[in-house]
Amino acid sequence: LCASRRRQFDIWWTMSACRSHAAAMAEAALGLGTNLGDREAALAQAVDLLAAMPGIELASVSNLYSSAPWGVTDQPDFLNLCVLIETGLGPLQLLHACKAMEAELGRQERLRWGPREMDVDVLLMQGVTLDTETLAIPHPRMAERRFVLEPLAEIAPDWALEDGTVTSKSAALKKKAADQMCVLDEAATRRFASLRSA
Ligand code: X6L
Ligand code: MG
Ligand code: MG
Repeated sequence: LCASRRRQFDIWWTMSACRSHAAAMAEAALGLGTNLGDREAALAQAVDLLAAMPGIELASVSNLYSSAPWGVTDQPDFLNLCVLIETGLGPLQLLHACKAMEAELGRQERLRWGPREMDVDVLLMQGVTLDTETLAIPHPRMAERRFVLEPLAEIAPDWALEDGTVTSKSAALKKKAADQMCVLDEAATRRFASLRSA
């Protein structure tokens, strides 16, 4: 099987696996980021892919934020956004859907925290707290990351974080992350909108 056929299969598998469960819909927040290739086109494609998945409904999409690389700083700047979805998928199924999207968008295996074509992280899921080797929800380090908090506060201002503060009022968290560059990129956001489903 060639790589793209294999990726198609992964996505198909994820989709059919979710159709067989009539789970209740839960709200979830995802964080997307990319710093290689055509970043706007990749984000537009990722959001379109997400919207096309059975078991996932798009609720809202944030603006695009330009952010300095955090963690490993010697790499290109990122474009980040957050998405709210309604989903009947379980946490692991949602994780698999995210991984399938990363593969579909050409993500290559590289150094941990290094540059990437697309990163899709599960941040929050209504009613879900879990901490395993494979997946932790809420995302354990999201509160230290301005490139997560800024777009998330746009689309989920009232969602309470673990310490009880809501995303839009996480002043202490933003202060901790204040040294990180993360600014609304209006031009990229406009181009992104025109790229979606184009
Ligand atoms: C000490 C050690 C301090 C490690 C921070 C921070 C590690 C963030 C990983 C860290 C540390 C991360 C993105 C990014 C990454 C992104 C921007 C990560 C994972 N992903 N920077 N860095 N946007 N701006 O999506 O977040 S690598
Ligand atoms: Mg990430
Ligand atoms: Mg990730």
